[in-house]
Amino acid sequence: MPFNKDDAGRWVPVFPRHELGTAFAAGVWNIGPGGGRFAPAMRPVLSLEETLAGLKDAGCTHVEFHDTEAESADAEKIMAAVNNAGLKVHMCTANLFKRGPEFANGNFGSPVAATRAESVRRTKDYIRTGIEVFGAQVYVYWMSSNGFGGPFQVNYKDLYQQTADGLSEVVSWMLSEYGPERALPIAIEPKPNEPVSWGAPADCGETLAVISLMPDELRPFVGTNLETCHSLMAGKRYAAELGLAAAAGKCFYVHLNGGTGLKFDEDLAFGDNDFGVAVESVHTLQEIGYDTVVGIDVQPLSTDTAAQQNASIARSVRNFRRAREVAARIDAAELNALRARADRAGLSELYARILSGVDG
Ligand code: 3MF
Ligand code: MG
Repeated sequence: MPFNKDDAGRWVPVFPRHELGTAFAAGVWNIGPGGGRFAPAMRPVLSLEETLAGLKDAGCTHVEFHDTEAESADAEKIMAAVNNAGLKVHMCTANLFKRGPEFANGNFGSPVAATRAESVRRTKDYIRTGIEVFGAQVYVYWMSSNGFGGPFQVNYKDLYQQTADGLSEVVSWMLSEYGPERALPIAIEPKPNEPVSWGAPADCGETLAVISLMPDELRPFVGTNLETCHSLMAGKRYAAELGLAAAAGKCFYVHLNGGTGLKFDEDLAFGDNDFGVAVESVHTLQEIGYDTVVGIDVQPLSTDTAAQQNASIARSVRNFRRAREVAARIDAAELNALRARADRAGLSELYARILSGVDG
């Protein structure tokens, strides 16, 4: 029952309920040999079965797939492997960035009509697989190649409107094919750049703006999948982006990880480098009532060995639970009293006290 009607008669997504910190999902791409333009491959390529076992061993209950990792034609076979590993598929997503040259110039908002049409076709195909084979609970549209790389490359008004139009075409097809009862919630994952120089949408605010460009009756079916490192790359406070998405009733999914600021997409483990971001993020997920599967989107560290293939995922799960323990030290009444009288010195004291566990 992905969508239900609320008391006001609006369609709202219904996600499987999991107490926060009891259900985690990661993608099969979160384990791998590593390597790239500036780093050596450090670990062997694993089979699907070894990868799924690695996710399970790291504390995952669910898995995520791109269509390039689990093609629709192989979905039944892959679903059997997922079942054998004791996992479920929570999220699926069409690869509109690395599948082929057709996406080198963008996807839904590309100035090239054939690219826009192919983006819609691939997305419909994988939503069908997500509903009919995987029993997925959310579909993610990471904007990936959508955006521009320099001046005059796109008509900016068209870029955002066509992105909304592509999503609208997908949602109206999905509703006509499956009805709201079987339709998959679509969560947009913004990112300010990489692989494109300027990403569209770049952050939570732009994502809500793109959703607002869709017809009223289609908007309830689209929300956000905010990623910690993407927010950091945009100079944003992750917890604040979660708050904005929740205020709009659009926090459909999350991708937790870590980073060190206005840098490249580091995909560090959740809680790496700045544990305070992890504590405030978990506390905010509690404040907004997030009670479903938590997504982890990390990469092994450049120095991780073959024995550490799933170390970043496992550390993210442990850090989530540590952050939940630390957040539990917060006395809500004290916190809200300090907020209500704008006592920032008191709030800074509280933050240091609960993070350090030292009263001082
Ligand atoms: C890139 C990402 C992506 C998306 C994924 C899901 C490779 O920075 O975060 O992971 O999360 O494509 O749609
Ligand atoms: Mg991600």
